[in-house]
Amino acid sequence: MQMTMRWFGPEEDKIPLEHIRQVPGVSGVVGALYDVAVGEVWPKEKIKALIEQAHAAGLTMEVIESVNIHDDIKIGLPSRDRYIANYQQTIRNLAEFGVKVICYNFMPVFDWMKTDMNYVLPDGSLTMAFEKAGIDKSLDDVVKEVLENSNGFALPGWEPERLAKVQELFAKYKDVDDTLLRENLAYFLKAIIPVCEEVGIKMAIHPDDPPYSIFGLPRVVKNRDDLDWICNVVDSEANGLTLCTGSIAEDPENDVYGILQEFSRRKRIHFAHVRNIKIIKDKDFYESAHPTQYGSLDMLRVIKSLHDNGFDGYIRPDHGRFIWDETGRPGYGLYDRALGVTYILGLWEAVSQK
Ligand SMILES: [Mn+2]
Repeated sequence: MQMTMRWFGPEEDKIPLEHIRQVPGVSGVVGALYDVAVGEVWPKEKIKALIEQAHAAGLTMEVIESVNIHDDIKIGLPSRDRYIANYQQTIRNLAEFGVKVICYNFMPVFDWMKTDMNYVLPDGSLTMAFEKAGIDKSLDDVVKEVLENSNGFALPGWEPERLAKVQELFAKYKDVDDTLLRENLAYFLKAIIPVCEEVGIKMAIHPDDPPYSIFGLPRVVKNRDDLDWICNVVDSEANGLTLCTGSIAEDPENDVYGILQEFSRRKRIHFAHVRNIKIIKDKDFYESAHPTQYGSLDMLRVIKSLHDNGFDGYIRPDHGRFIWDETGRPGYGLYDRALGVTYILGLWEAVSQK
């Protein structure tokens, strides 16, 4: 197991690598290029510069989150072949600089959805929340509210220029149902997994967040059966998962521990996002502090499910609240994520005792 934290790069992240390095037990950062348009090839010189910064701070960068998938691939337009060829080249370029895992998602339009970016908890800390009532309004209003509440930071997967045309984007997806989206994912995986095998990279798909349809959009990474289908459609260890405990648990029907156990055993979890959520009612929830007592997940059982079934991939605390007057990109406070790292490593040490 290798403990990592996400880092948004020198332009996009106000948290310096030097501070991340001081979090005990963190050996690497998870990064990405944010100045290459979705669908274009990531140039070698930019990859090199990014990864060298991590190395200069004494950290590795072996996981990329994310290389986003162009909408034309998800919709299945004829232009997808060009974008898939670009993706193949990006995989080759990343492998050259020591990247081992690429996290990605296959969600139409939105990479994730929360309805409150500054939800106040009883202890005065701020977190992100999702309440169904918050999306029972016009699409434009929902998008506007999320973008306005980002505290001035770019939100991963919420590029304002792309979402300015959200209605157009929705129109393009109008004939894409779950069956077609799944076919398009299979088409993509069949084209890229052989390249991954050749260069030693593992793909790790992130579950849908939330793991059910919103605004009528199709969803294909929602539950155990979807994950099983993905692993089987191209049966290769290079075709794997980012197991995000928070996203999976957002549907109370999902058996998070069973999923962690099964796919650890099958050697398909290459990257684990560990966070706790508190279900408020039905499917409404907020992202709680990491320890079990604050949320709806048994975090000892989460870590045990990974550890006892042979998980040896990368792990990161997914999100953190804002505490101690910290401000910044919602979900990515340094202090609370650092507390999460320490807690996860404490659990890991405990379950590792013979
Ligand atoms: Mn996640």
